[in-house]
Amino acid sequence: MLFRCFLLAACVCASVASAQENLVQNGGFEQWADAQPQAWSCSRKAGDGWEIAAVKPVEDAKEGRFAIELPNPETAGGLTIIGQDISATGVKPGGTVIMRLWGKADASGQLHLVVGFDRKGERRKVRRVHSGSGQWEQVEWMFDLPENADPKSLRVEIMNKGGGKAPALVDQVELIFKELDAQFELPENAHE
Ligand SMILES: [Ca+2]
Repeated sequence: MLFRCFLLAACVCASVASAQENLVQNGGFEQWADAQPQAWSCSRKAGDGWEIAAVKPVEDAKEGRFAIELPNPETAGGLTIIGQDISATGVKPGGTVIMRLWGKADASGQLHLVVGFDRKGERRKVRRVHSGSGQWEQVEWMFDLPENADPKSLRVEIMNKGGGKAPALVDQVELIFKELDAQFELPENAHE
């Protein structure tokens, strides 16, 4: 059993080392301009409208110097959301996506990671939620992008739906297409 565990760990390490580039820009939230993280759009739902969210860099980071702090929504049913359209260059319909981030949230249902894409004119979304442990956790899974998915339609969204005492923190967001020969075992995707 020990030997088997070792083999599995070795496979995971090998596949990570050979993984392709991260298609998320500024996924570590190290670059900021005008109080906003570069490459991300940040908004918050307030009543029926949307405003620019007061996100900020914090030094409680998982990697590098900064993580991003997503403030809790001020009203019930509110939402703080950051999103990024993924450039079609590098997107491989029919391929397997590895999606992951590091997150910190202290309520279950507070911090959500969503990947959306168009298929046959319909929007499909896959989602994972931080456990709310109050600790840094890696939220990670993989799913197959259908062959008929529109390569220009891939978008990553991260949202704080509230319920926590502290704001949610996020760092090191990655979207990678798995190498064909890599062995990488992760929980299967669950569609919304
Ligand atoms: Ca960082």
